[in-house]
Amino acid sequence: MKNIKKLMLGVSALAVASSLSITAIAEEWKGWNIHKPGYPNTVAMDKFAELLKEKTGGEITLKMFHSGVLGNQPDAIEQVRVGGLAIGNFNLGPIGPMAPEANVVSLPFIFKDMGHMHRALDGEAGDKISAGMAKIGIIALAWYDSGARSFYNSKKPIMKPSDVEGLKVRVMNNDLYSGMISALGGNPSPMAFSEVFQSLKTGVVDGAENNWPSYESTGHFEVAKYYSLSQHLIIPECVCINDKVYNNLSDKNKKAVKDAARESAKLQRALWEKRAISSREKVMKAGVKFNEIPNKQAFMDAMTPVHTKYLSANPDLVPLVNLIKNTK
Ligand code: BDP
Repeated sequence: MKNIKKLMLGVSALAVASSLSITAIAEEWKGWNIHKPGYPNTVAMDKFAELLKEKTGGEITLKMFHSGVLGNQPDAIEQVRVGGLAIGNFNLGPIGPMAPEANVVSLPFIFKDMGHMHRALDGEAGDKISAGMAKIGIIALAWYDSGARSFYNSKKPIMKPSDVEGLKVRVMNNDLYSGMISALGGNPSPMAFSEVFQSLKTGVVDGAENNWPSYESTGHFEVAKYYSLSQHLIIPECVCINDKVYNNLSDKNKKAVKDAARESAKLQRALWEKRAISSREKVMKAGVKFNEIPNKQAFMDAMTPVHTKYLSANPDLVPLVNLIKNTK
């Protein structure tokens, strides 16, 4: 009996000691980012790490892995879901197939412009999208910008929907994007970001679609010189954290993490604005053949079936789509 008591005391002393050491030892998180050094998201995620350390008094540190070195985006999202990685800067495009509420931002032309997207995300629609992501274990701490995506290819300027007919176009992994290309008569090719340059160069695909900074930073402009300003998708990005990692934090550290992410988002948005201009200038100087689209409505009309199909399969998302459309 005495021995058992001694043993129990020993065990509880050990438990106290180990819980003390848990609070004393700094947590080190791993973070994923697909972009290269110097890209607005990369600079902002590094700032996030710096602020995190500062605001938690060194209790939490974040080691960022840039340039997609920890794997492709769909895999990284899965890793943040299951806790293999704590943090990621994700585009909502590849999150959409796992979180239906987050997928509404991938409906072509749902946002009129960047301002509309900001107002929607900062309001009730953003809360609903975050709640949808929380259901799959991902907490959105802050939103980053990603501009508007337009088509580019190695063959010809795209002026009207039928110009996409027969073109092989790379898309991110999401059926909505494949549906979008099919609706224009093109052949969609879902593929990891890291493979696009080589695929454009060797003719595995004819084109892709992205914003100015990514078109430039990846060198895609060197191998696909026709950029046509369709601006068919305005997809926000998040600083996302695994829900258990976040929920296990003290209230003080939860606030620190959120504040750090939001401050980094302010920086990202400011850097984004500048980079969108400088990237555009850089590719133009390099001889990119740019065109505006005379009748954007024709593209909107051609892509309407993507909305119709998605909303008839997900009728419960109609109110969220209307909420976004009606955000002034
Ligand atoms: C960029 C996004 C990045 C995506 C990439 C893509 O910032 O998250 O992985 O597009 O097209 O604009 O895959």
